[in-house]
Amino acid sequence: MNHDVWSAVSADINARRNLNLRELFAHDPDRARRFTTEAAGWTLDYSKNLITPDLMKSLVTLAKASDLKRWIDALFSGEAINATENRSVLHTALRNLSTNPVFVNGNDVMPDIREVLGKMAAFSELVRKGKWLGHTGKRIKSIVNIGIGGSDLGPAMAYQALKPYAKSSLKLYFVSNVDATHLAETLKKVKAGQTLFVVVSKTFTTQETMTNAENARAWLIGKLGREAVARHFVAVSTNAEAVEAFGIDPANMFGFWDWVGGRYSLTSAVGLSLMMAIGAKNFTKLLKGYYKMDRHFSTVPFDRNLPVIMALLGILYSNGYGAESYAVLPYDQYLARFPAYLQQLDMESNGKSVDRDGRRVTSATGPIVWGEPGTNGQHAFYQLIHQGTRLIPCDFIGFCKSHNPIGDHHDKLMANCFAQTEALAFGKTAAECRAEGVPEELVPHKTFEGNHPTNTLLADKLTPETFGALVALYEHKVFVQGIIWNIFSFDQWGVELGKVLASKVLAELSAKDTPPLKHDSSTNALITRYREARA
Ligand code: G6Q
Repeated sequence: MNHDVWSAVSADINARRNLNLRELFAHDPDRARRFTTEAAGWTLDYSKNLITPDLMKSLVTLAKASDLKRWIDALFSGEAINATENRSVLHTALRNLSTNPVFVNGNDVMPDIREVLGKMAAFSELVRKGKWLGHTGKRIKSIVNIGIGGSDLGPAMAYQALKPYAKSSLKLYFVSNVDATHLAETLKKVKAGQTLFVVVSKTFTTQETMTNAENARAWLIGKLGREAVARHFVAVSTNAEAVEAFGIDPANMFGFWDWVGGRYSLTSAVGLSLMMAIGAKNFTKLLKGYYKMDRHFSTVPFDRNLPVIMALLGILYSNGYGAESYAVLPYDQYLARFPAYLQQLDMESNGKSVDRDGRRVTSATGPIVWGEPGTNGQHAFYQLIHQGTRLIPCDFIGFCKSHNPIGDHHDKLMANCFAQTEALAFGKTAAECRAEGVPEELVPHKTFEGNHPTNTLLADKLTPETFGALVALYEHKVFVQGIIWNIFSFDQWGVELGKVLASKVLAELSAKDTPPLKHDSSTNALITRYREARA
């Protein structure tokens, strides 16, 4: 973070420590309009934040001092900004619906992107129309996506989000965990002759994915014989050699590129299972939503730019108020997995403690992300948000229209959404409690301090387009924060050490003879205890 500018911004924040949302709204009848902005079908109302127009201006200086505009251009133009892996970061090219070329090392990547999208669309249509038949001549009814992390969370979350657009005769399943239960329970639900396995792995070496894929293949061979593999397995990968070695015809491999990060890969071939479910047309609408938000992000001034505003508000609370987490609260059951998806997007990107020069950072970086769909969360953890001792900024996400307009469910759902932001902002004073006749000894317990900051994101309806724009909004928000914190958001070295140690431990768990254990006393004891129980 630029320390000189942050010192000034931080002084501005401290000078406004006593901001009170009741007073701010009372003194400015125009506040909601002033702090509402729109893009790509989304309205962001950020008026219930601890901000004034001056403070927002001050926060914007932080973005400018971080050279954000130049970084946005670098992102979109394919500069190798993933410096620790020496790679471009071009998820925006995947949904570039313009005719503009995008260059990586002098080569326009757009023709390849369009070719793969075309191949995905053709294959998806074959499967959807029942023209891609299984080994025994039956049409495909179940698709099992085998992948993990970025090769799972995106399509799994999006499939759930876009269920109303999915073909009902085609069921998608997602197997990610190396825990055999995940695979076993999924295989119980599908019939070998009507199942297509989509093995999604950028590297095609990931332990969990390869273990699941190998055992899924063994299951299929057990049911239908070895020749069946070709009709029942396809791959999404950058590693053609490993795909072929696994036994998948390279013609049935859908490629992507090293400049697509796992957690940013939903709109690459990683979205193949999703495309089979919702169809190529809806997938294009999804791309359109992403593209609209990309355009907004890369062209609109910072003070009206949704991802930039949300990023700055996050920095206000993380760095200005010491908030450790933020909650994402979708008032839509279809978005139930969205918080889990954002956990990876945000925490893997910005969970860093070393800056771009390799020095220890001196201010907090990525927050803890968590959340559950409303209204369930209201009956569980909202108590802490309302009356606990921690500051938890929240994003409320909702839609004006439901896909399931049954009775008054939707009005009730959204009434709760709006009411929660009102309650969090304005609370209830002791005087109000007393005026209601609350017994004196209960007044402290029934008082709500309020002043809890929230954003509200509202769109007309959850569609492929608004959904794509929503995901892009958070992608860019995370990017902006990474730039301001001066960290690298596109690597994930923090996941490596555990992987390496696990392979050592694996050998010790499965060794026939008692292995000499050279770990610490705790790890040694755990391994010994496990081996004894398994003996
Ligand atoms: C995401 C990460 C990580 C990755 C998985 C799966 O940004 O890179 O979650 O997606 O480890 O990797 P493979 O696709 O190579 O199996």
